[in-house]
Order: sequence, then C-alpha cells, then structure tokens
Amino acid sequence: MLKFWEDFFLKNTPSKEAVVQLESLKSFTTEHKHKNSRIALVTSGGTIVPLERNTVRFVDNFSAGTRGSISAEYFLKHGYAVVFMYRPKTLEPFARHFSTLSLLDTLEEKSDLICVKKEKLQVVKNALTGYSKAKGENKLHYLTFTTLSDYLWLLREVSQCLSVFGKDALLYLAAAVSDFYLPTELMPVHKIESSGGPPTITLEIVPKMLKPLVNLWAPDAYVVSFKLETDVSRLIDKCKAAIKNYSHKMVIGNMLQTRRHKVVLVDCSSVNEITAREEEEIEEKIVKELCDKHQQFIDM
Ligand code: PAZ
Repeated sequence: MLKFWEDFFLKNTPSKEAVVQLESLKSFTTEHKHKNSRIALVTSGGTIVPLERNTVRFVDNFSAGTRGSISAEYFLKHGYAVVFMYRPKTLEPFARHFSTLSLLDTLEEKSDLICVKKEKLQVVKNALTGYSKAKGENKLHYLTFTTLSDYLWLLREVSQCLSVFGKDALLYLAAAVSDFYLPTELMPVHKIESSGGPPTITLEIVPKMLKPLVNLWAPDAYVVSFKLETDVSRLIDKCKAAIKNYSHKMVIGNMLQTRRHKVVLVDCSSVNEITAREEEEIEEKIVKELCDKHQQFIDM
C-alpha cells in the first residue's frame, strides 16, 4: 500500500519551473560538499493552494518572509552555505532592507546625483557587504515556490540532496505551509463560474511530510520546524506533540501576535523562551542558539 505522502506526490506533479531549478542546486551542493561547508535550508513565505487548474483563485497562507529572510542572513554570518527556498515577492535576505517604499526612503537627490541618505548609510553598507560576500563566495542559493505542491516537491528534493552532508545539514522550516489542499483531480480546469451559485469546496488534509523527511529524506540532518498558533494555551502542547510525533530536533513555537519579539524553543527535554526588545532582531538569537545546538549535535 502507498504511504499518504507517496500518494500525494503521485497525484500532484511539480511545475516545470520547480523541476528546472533542481539542476543548479546540484552544482551548489556539490561545491559545498567539496568545501566541507555546513549547509542550511531555510524555507520562507507562504504556500498557495489553487482552486482551479488555470488558477485565478487560491487559498493563501500568511507569511511575509521576514523570519526566513533575516534568519538566512544570520546563518550566513555563522559560516553556513544557505539554500533559501522562498515564495517570490516575499522578503529576501539583504534586499529586505529596501523593499518597495523603504528603497526610496534611503535615497535623496543632490545636484545631479542620487545619493544614499547619511542616516541610512550604515544599513546600506551592511546589506551590501553581506550580499557581496555571500555572492562572491557562492554561499547563497535561491529556490522559489508558489504552490503547496511545488513547495513539497522541492522540500523532498532539497532534503535528499542535502542528506549527503549528513550531520552538517540543518533544515530550518519557517515557511507557512498549508495543512489543507484541493487534489488536482478534483480541481475544475477553468475559473469557477459564479453563475453556478456559491461553490462548495471540500479541502483535504495534506499528508504530514515531516515524518518521511526525518526518517527517509534527510535522516542525519538537524531538523527545526516552526509552529504558528493564535491561541496561546495550545502553543507549548502543540510543539511538544510535534517533537513526539516526528522525533526531529527542535520545534520553534510562535504566536501570530507576538512572533517578532517572543518565541519558544522546544526539544525533547526542554522548553526555552527567547525574547527580543523592539530594536533587536529575534532571529539573531534564534540562529545563535540553533548553531550552538547544531555544533553539540555534530560533536555527539
Ligand atoms: O514570515 P513572517 O515573519 O511573516 O512569519 C513567520 C512565520 C510566523 C510564518 C513563522 O515563524 C512560522 O511560524 N512558520 C510556520 C507556520 C506554520 O505553522 O505553518
């Protein structure tokens, strides 16, 4: 009998764009395997679940890509090569400082020149230095997904690709991934017509991919998942349940309302809260803690 996740991959094929990206991933991982690099997969942004094959409508998952893009920068600072797997138009490492209006806010016109404002110079310098270093050393590789099924296909391929790094691979799954989907065979080909009356759409449960990821795709990697909740009374129990069910290394719990300045790190033996002040980036502390834990795991 097929496992639920195998059935999902049989019935939901990846887009051409997803498949094409895997070639360049192989050369990135080969280069970093030769260099004995530590490598992190950072997933970021939310998946969409199409309701039509020619997609006009879809169900979205909330994520601006803030957590993932900031964390990727800190993993690079800690010397990791980073595969940044994200949804286009959500935040990207380094470029996040200059998204939309904030780019214009950094600039001013002086005589005939466009210059960086004095008070923004340090931000621009830091971003440029970090970006140029990552690019020069070929340490940051981008992969993109939009739909749930592309996300899961890429997750499987990347995890398997990173499994050659053994314990040196760290998977940091910060993307907001839908728990529900509409199987391709149940999707109408064309845009749902309003003339047919209000549609009744029954979504199905997405198979839990952490199980095969931890047991089959990247069995030696240090795997960190995220749990987003809106009801604080459920957060810790949900994190503990995830650790028990999937036996991965860490669950990071966060509340929608307080996620920028409070998270909780849950592993099989401890619950550890991390907080950050307004002017701090909590991801700096999260990534530092994880890099220490990853080191201990490698040394074991
Ligand atoms: O991308 P962002 O900074 O706006 O949000 C980050 C987050 C809340 C999506 C992330 O921290 C997270 O909890 N991801 C997992 C979500 C989930 O439970 O599927």
